[in-house]
Amino acid sequence: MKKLLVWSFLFLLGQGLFAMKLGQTLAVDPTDLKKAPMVKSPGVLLAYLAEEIKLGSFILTKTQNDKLSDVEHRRYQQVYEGLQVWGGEIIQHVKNGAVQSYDGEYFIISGLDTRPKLTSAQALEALKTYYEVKELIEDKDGSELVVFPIGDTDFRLAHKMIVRKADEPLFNETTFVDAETGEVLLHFPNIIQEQLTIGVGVGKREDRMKFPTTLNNNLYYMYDTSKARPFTQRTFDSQHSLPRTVYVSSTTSNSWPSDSIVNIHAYIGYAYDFYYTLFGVNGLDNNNRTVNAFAHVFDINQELYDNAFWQSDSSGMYGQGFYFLDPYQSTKDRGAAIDSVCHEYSHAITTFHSNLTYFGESGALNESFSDVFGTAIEFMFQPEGQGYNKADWIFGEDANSFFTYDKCRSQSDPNSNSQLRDAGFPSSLWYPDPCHISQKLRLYDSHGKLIDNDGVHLNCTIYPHAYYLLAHGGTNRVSGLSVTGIGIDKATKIFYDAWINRMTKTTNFLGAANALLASAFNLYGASSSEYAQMKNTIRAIGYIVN
Ligand SMILES: [Ca+2]
Ligand SMILES: [Zn+2]
Repeated sequence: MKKLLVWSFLFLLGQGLFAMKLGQTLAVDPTDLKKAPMVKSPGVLLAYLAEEIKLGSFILTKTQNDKLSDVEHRRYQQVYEGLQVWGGEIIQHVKNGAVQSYDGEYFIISGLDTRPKLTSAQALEALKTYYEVKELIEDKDGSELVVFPIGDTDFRLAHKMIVRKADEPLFNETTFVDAETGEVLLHFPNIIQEQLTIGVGVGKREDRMKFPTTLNNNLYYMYDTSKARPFTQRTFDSQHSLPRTVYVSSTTSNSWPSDSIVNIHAYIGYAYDFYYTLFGVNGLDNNNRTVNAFAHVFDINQELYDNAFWQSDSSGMYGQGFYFLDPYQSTKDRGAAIDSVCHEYSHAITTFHSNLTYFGESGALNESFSDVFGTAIEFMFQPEGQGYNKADWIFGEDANSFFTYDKCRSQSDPNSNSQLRDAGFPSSLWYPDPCHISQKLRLYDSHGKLIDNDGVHLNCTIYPHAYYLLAHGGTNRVSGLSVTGIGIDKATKIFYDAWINRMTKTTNFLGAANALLASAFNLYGASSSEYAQMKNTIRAIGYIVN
């Protein structure tokens, strides 16, 4: 059986022929028309369709009146034995009561058995296999048996179904499953245009932030499909459970209650802006990689040092992303602190640049530069001062549920804190966080294994202290040597250049010292005060510089 192409009479005036199929409008080359089985003259076609409408092969679905031209456009849906023929739709143009022309497409079908072999429940099972999911929710209102044309001659009886995934409200698809074979004939998303909206939220520490959200189906989501910034950003609420892709939604006015999810979603955007604005970096990998963040991930173990992490590969169950844990019996909320969120973001920057190996000195540098840039971003977006939502030289203070600098890594005076004490080690092991190469720690557990990947956190305080000395100025406790600060902007440039352009997987502490000296030399010159203070800084933390 051949389908017939119907065209507007305007075709003769050069407007072209349109075959409408599966939601697409395809312009057909006029030369094809001559080969098309459109042998009926327009007058015969008009009479034919008028008769088919009368017979009930087409059902009027919508009438649109065009007041300007005084033409009424009537849309008809083709049916076969009472079933919708997918894509069989014609528009009748009527002026002054007279049919002028038709547009659209219809099919000539006969002999199709309209009794399905598969039930809709079996079709749903076929879809679960197809999508590789255990759960799929069927929107019953959207389900119907239809005739699905494949090309001009092949017509299938199909279950048309609208399905959703339980934990992913932005997944909503129309599907067609062959009612005889279970084959998925076609599926497409129903969410065609997500509307960017700007949310206003209150962070965990009562500061107000704006961030991109998406409006879909009267709900706002903490989700941006590259509209506000050129990367896709999704923040999920794991709801004190294992990481899971539960979208965060708000039913009301796109105004969000106080929670660290607000901080995480906003701060990841801030981190993007920092790297893009200062250094022209497009996202984590300079290629606008999608960022997934999981808030409120339950963690049964009291983590030693970091209660948030960046997972660099996507092999895990939840893929690449940022994970913010709610550690058991802890009042810390890592996602509430801008330096902490941006510390994790900066780990990803390391991964996609030097990729410093997460063990020993290279691992401690990986941690160090995350602290440095977490602080640099904090100073870009918050005013300097003490207390919540203020920029300072302490790491992670806003994570604390009542404000204190206790149990936080210090950049101005690392020795004032002991991560070993904070992590609950016996008091004999309460070594201060190092500020000088001579204080580097290497500790073994009772099984003789190196702890903390050979000190990636234990020794991560030396270089952030160097950054503090260079930016702010100060004196190193161990060496007693002083540095005159060159300002945070210049110090940040030097540290960035060393970190991104001069380090490799295996750069160690000495290599980092040389990289920083080379960066200061190249950026500001041999006789500059910046280079002189960089040299003083490297001396202050324990190296001899000529
Ligand atoms: Ca801080
Ligand atoms: Zn870290």
